[in-house]
Amino acid sequence: MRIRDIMSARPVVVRRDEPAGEIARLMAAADVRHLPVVEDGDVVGVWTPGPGGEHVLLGPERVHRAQGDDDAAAVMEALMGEAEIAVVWDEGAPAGVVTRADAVAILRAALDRGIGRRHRRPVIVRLAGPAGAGKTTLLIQALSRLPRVATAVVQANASVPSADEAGGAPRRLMGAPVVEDPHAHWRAGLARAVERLGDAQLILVEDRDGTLEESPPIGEDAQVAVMPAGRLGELRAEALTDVQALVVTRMDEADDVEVARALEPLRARCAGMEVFPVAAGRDDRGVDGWARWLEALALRR
Ligand SMILES: Nc1nc2c(ncn2[C@@H]2O[C@H](COP(=O)(O)OP(=O)(O)OP(=O)(O)O)[C@@H](O)[C@H]2O)c(=O)[nH]1
Ligand SMILES: [Mg+2]
Repeated sequence: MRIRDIMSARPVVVRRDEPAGEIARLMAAADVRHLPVVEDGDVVGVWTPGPGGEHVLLGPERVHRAQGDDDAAAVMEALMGEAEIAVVWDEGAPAGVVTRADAVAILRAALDRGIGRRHRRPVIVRLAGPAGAGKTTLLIQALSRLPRVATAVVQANASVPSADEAGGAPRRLMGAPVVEDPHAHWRAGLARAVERLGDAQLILVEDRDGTLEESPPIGEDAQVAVMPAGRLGELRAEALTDVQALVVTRMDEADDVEVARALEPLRARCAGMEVFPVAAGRDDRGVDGWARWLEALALRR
């Protein structure tokens, strides 16, 4: 929006030598709280009521000079800083003003319309992969490594909805609330499950077992493919187009060189995709990197 769209046109202005009594009379007559002082084709100050009711003359440093075509947002910024008033200049004459009170009124109108509300929407991360790939294990490992993030779980890899479906408290896994619901494999079901975990910052969804081809996005913020190292050969790059991260599990049983070779074409085709090779077990190799990635996703929101 341009400043001419929000300014009050044809402002009352005064000369520098205007008598003080005239200032008060003009303000009352025009029902304004600011009188710009104009001299030699420029604004050199502004009269405004002081804290004690007397009128004070503020210097030019408190006046933001603008053109009608200027971006209104820049004027708002000036009014939030040092400027008491913005005077819009057009063809050598004052054409309009925007005051701090105007800025506050605009802000109030925006708030009344709900503008500025921050939705406390959680970050939803969906884990998809074949049966036994290590999805649940990854989820548990993440839960134990995210002390700063309020994390919850949606278990769509369950055969029946959990007993709390009717509205009771969800059961807990490592302190995190868990909603079990096979319907969360679909968009509407996931949305319902997420609704019930409203206070969470991060929601980890274990999707039902399946290939990635069967896993189009259903409203999550990030999709994670989970694949055991020994089965990487089954993955096709085309199936990874919606995937932000690939977790390669069972690295403790795998040959690093073979895994690197299998990953090469996938990395080449999916440039932005993170890859986390992990091993569940005694040293949980690679799991910290996976948890840090999740933490960054959740905290950045
Ligand atoms: N050796 C080894 N075993 C693992 C690893 N990750 C998971 N497992 C084991 O693999 C089995 C399946 O792991 P889950 O985490 O249950 O896998 P899932 O994908 O959730 O499996 P479903 O939900 O049953 O489809 C469990 O016995 C895990 O202990 C790993 O990195 N290395
Ligand atoms: Mg599981």
